[in-house]
Amino acid sequence: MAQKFPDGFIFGGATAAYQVEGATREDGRGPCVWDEYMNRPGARFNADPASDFYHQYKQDLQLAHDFHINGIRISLSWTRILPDGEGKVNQAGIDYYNKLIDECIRQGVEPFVTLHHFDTPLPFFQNGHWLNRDLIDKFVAYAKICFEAFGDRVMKWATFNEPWSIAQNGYLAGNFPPHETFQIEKAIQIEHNLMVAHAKALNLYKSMNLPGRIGIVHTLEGKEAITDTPKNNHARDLDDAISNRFMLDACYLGRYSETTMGFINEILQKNGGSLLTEEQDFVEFAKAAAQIDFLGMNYYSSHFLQAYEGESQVVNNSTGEKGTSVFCLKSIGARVSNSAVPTTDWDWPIYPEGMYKQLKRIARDYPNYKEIFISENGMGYKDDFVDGKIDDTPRIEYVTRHLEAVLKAISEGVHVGGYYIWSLMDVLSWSNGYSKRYGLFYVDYATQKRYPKKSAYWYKAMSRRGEIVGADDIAD
Ligand code: BGP
Repeated sequence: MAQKFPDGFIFGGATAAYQVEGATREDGRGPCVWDEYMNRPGARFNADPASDFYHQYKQDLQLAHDFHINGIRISLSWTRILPDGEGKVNQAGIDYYNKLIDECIRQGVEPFVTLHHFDTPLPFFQNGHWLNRDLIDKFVAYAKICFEAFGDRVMKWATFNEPWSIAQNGYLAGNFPPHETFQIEKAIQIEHNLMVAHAKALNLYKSMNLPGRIGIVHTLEGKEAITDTPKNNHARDLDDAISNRFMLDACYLGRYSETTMGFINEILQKNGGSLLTEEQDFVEFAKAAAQIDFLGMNYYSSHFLQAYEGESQVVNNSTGEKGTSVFCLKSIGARVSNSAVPTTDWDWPIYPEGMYKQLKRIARDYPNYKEIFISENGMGYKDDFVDGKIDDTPRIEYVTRHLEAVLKAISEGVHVGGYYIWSLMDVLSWSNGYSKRYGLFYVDYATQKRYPKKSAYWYKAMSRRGEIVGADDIAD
């Protein structure tokens, strides 16, 4: 197994606009879907101040630079740039992102910019969200403004972050707006519509002769049968089809394969529903599949599937009370615990093998993939802050095991160009708030002071040497 990371490998840190910026009402920013939800009566938390990245970005980029972090994932807030989602451009939004991007470059922390990380403008959300196909062209118009404003300096673009999370969390699990549950038909339709928007924006970018590259970020949860029986294996295949395969086909084959559609149609038939597509969608898909430069792969966990014919039921663990999650979908399967696999406090199985398998699977099933970046991976943890120090050894162990999986895939020929830990600093968690921390840098939200965790020193040593180092191997 290769011990060293390839030359030029990026040791990055990931963020997303809504989770770090705060300043939700400053400088003309318009409301997005999450503002309404997080400010509802009785909400446990909201996005102010988050990590106050809107004002603290220089401090964060200085820290990134000092800790040998040479890439950062940021996303653009659509409603900072277009407060109503369309129409008049807010110059203050453009100015902010110009300053941010320039500072990234000045500090040698290359920006990887995502156009949409869950924060759809509120009026579009209220008007049908991604079920309304009008949103596709509105997104492409917004993308064009961003490509024109920042395309001379941004060398890595992603159209969307995790279409599957928008579909699953919003329409199956009910822990993202609009908090619907078990709407399988809607979830599949949204995946398709998002992939059309992705393809159209990507094709537009490619027509603009800009110097950078463009891809998409998918969350690729691993799927395993809990025991090797035909029924459990089928549950695994169905969950994989709706969560991963359907969108990977759109991305890389430029169409849905017959096998994929076999699974999707089975799910739709059993739950009642159909998929609406237009002929032109597949023309856009095919064109985009031939031009996509990279895949951003977010990987945290895998699911263990058991056949399940009962009614759908989901309980979301949003407080870190271990062992409280339930996830069973009618005619797809039940995600059950595997006693041989440890979990985080939020019941996410820790299974690096699943990451390796997903990397290999992309290379095997979609050999035109060009390059993969691990665009998110990391561990939510209730960090203890003791005398200004944070010993997050379990996080270091988690990341070490996942980086070993990456190295194994690389040694077997998979082209992986970088790793962006989720997250650079502690950030707001969408459905867990501020107590689920992921950062290399601890954020004291009251003072906005940053404290490097043990993992930050470890990450620095690794980036300097270009190889995995021990948890106590601290860079000089
Ligand atoms: C991914 C999202 C991130 C981030 C991460 C951790 O799905 O792209 O934005 O939130 O998950 O999730 P959570 O905060 O729910 O633990």
